[in-house]
Amino acid sequence: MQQRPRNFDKQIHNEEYKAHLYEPRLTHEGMFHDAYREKELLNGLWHFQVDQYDTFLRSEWYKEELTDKEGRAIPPEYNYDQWDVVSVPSCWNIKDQRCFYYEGIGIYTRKFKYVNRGEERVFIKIGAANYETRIFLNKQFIGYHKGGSTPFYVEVTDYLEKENRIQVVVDNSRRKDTLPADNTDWFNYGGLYRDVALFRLPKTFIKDFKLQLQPGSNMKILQGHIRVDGPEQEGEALLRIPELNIKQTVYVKNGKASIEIEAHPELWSTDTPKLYKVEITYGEDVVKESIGFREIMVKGTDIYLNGEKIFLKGIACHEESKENGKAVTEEEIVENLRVAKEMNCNYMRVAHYPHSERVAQIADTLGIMLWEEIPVYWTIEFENPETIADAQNQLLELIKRDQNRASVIIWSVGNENPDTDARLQFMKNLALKAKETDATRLISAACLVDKISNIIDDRLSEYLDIIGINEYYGWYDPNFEKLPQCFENSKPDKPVVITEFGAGALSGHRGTRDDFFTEDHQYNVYKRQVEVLGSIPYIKGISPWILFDFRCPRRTNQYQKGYNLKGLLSGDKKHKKLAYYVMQEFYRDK
Ligand code: GCB
Repeated sequence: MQQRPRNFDKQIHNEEYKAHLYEPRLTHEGMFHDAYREKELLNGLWHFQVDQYDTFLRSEWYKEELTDKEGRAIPPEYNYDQWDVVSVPSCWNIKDQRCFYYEGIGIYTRKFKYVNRGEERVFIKIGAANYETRIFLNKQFIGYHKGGSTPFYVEVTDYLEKENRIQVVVDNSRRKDTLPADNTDWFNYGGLYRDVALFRLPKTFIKDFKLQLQPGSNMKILQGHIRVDGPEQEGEALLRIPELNIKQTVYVKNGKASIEIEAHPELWSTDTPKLYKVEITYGEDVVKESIGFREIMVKGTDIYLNGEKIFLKGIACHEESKENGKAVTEEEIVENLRVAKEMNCNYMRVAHYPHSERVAQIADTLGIMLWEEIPVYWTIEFENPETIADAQNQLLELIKRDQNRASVIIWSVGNENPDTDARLQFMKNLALKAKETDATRLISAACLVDKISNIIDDRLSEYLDIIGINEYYGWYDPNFEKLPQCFENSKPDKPVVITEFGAGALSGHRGTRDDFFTEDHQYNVYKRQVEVLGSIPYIKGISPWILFDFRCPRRTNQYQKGYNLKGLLSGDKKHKKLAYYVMQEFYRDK
C-alpha cells in the first residue's frame, strides 16, 4: 500500500472516492411486480445541477456537513434549494439548452414528506436513468444501478423520515465498457427520464408473478409462478380470473409457487387483443394484471401465432420525440403505435434498447406484436466480465418487466455485432439465458450478412429462433443485384426477418430517383426492396428502418443536420414521406 502523503487532503487528493459507492447494486433481483400497483409519483420539479467534476461524490455533499468537527462553519459550495429546477421525468439535453450536448454527471434532488401508515415496506422505483445512477436518501448512499433503459428499485423503509431529501446522481458518459458502448447511431440523452415512484407494500408481498399460455399445451394450460418476499414464506395464494371463472388456490412454499391451470381463454391476437383481468392475493398483498394469452412459435421457416402462420408486418422505432428526447409521453407512444397501425403494421421492432414499459402495455391493448431488444449494439467489450454481467442484468430486467405482456413475442439479444469468437460466446449465453428464463417467447438478434460470400451465415443463428437480418442494398451498398443473390445463396432452416433496410430522405425534398436524400430516392429503394423481399419464401417479417427521423450526431450533411433521415415520417412526425405509402400498400396486400 502506498503511504499517504503528509499533506493528504481528502477533498482534492482522494481518487478512491467512489470505491464504496457500487454496493448495494440494484439489479433484476431487487425488482418487484408493480405493473398495476398503486404508487405515489415523485415526478415534478426537482433541483438540478450539472456536476462536471463529480464533486458531489468526491466531496461527499450528500452528507451535508457544513461545519467542522468543532462546529465551526465551512464555506458551502452548493445550495440544493437554490439550484435551477427541471421537471422529472425529462432529458437534460432538452430541458436546458445549455446542456444539449452535455455528457457527464447531473445531480437531481428534491424533498418529500412521508407519513408512516403502520406496518409497511416502502420502495422507490426509478423507471430509467441513463446510464449509471447512484441514489442517496437523507445523507446516506442507498444504491447503485447500471444500464440506461431498464427500471430499478430500492427499499427505503429504514431510511425514511417525516421530511426527506433524495439525491439522484446520473452519469451518461459514453464509455467502452457500457451497453451500448461509446459509438452508436443515436443521440446520447442524459437524465432521469422515466417516472420516479414510491410504493408502499405489506411486510410480506408478491414480488414476482408471471402467467402465460404454456407453449405446446394446445393453448389450454396457463402456466406461471409466484415469488413472495418477507417473513411469510409459506401459505396460500389465491389466483382469480373472473372472466374465465377461475379461482384457484396456489400453495407457496419457501417463498415460491408454480401455477398450472387448465383454461380455455379467448386467445390474444392482433385482430382481437383480448386481455383478462388477473388478480393474485397473498396475505395482505394483492397484485392485479391484465394479461393476454397467446402462443408464439416457429416450425421450419414459419412463425405461428396461436397455431396460424403469420407474417410480421413491421416497422422499427426509436424512443424519441423532438420535444421530449427519450422522455416520451403517453400520447407520443400511442401516436407512434397508431401511425404504425395505419400503415397496416401488426408488429413493431422496438430498437435498440428497452423503451418505456408503457409501450408493451399499450401494444397489448392495440394488438401489435413487439420485438424488444437490449443495447448490445455494434462493438462492445465482449470479453469484459463487467460488460457481460451488465448485459445479462439488463436482459433479465427487461424480461422481468415485460414477462406478462402478450404483445412481446421476441427478445432480441443485440444488433449488428461483428461475428468474432468472443461475440459468439457473449451472445450465445444471452440467447440461452433468455430462453431458459422465458420459454414463451422467441429469441432473435439483428445480424449482418457475410459480406464476402454474400450469404446469410452468422454463427449466432444456431442459438436463435428467428434470424434477423439488417441489409442496406440500394443505400450503403449501391449494388442492388446483391440482394436477390444473397437470398439465392442462402438456405436458412429458420424464419428470417428483415430487421432493417432503408434509405435517407429529407421531408419534402424532391428530385429524381438517383438523387440522394430525396423522397423519390427513398421511395425507389423501398419499391425495389419490397419487390424482392416479398418473393422470398423464408422471409417471414420485415421492419424497415425506421418510423421517424431521429437525432444522431454522426449525421452532418446539409440535409441531415444532426438527424438520421431514414424515417418514413419526419422528425416532428407531421409529414409522411412517399416511402410510407409503399409500406402501407405492401402490408395491405400481404
Ligand atoms: C443500422 C443500425 C441502425 C442505424 C442504421 C443506419 O444498421 O442498426 O442503428 O441507425 O443502420 O441508419 O445506418
